Amino acid sequence: MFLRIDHVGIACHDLEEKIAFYESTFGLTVVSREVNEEQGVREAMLHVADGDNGASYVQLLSPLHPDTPVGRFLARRGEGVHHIGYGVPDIAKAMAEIAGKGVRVLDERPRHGSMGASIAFLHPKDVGGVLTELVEAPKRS
Ligand code: CMX
Ligand code: CO
Repeated sequence: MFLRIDHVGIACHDLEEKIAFYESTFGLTVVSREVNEEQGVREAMLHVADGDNGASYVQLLSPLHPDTPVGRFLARRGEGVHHIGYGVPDIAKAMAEIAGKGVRVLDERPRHGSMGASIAFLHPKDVGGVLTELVEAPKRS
């Protein structure tokens, strides 16, 4: 079902400070910065590696407002790993298959994610405490 780990989402208070840390400590490069109002985040994707099934990234996230998923997470738990995003070939198919196994899919239909991807989230309570994201990357032209 999964092609790769697409990204690990990391919640932080100060996006620019964390970008500088990942660049200087690990030599990672920012490939995209976006504000996603629908998800309530300001975010940056840092490229980690390329594989046969696509690339993998670190996604640094800071909240646009306290009353957002990442804002509430920071208030309750502080900075750290927020979610894992798995690459899937067909997100609608993956959502239906996973929902059929009794896991709550939080999005009724795929939403807009980083770099033109289609994304959907699975409830962390149904995945052993891990907020899980499905990611269908845009088709390469
Ligand atoms: N990982 C694991 N558990 C989490 C969690 C996370 N990231 N976020 C919240 N929870 C847990 C809380 O600890 C809490 O558990 P308890 O009831 O045991 O205390 C429970 O979920 C409810 O917490 P809450 O404070 O009420 O959290 P929310 O109202 O934010 O609801 C969730 C949780 C998962 C439904 C919501 O965060 C959500 O819809 N997330 C998906 C969207 C998202 O996270 N977008 C940002 C990333 C965008 C991107 O990747 O592009
Ligand atoms: Co993500």
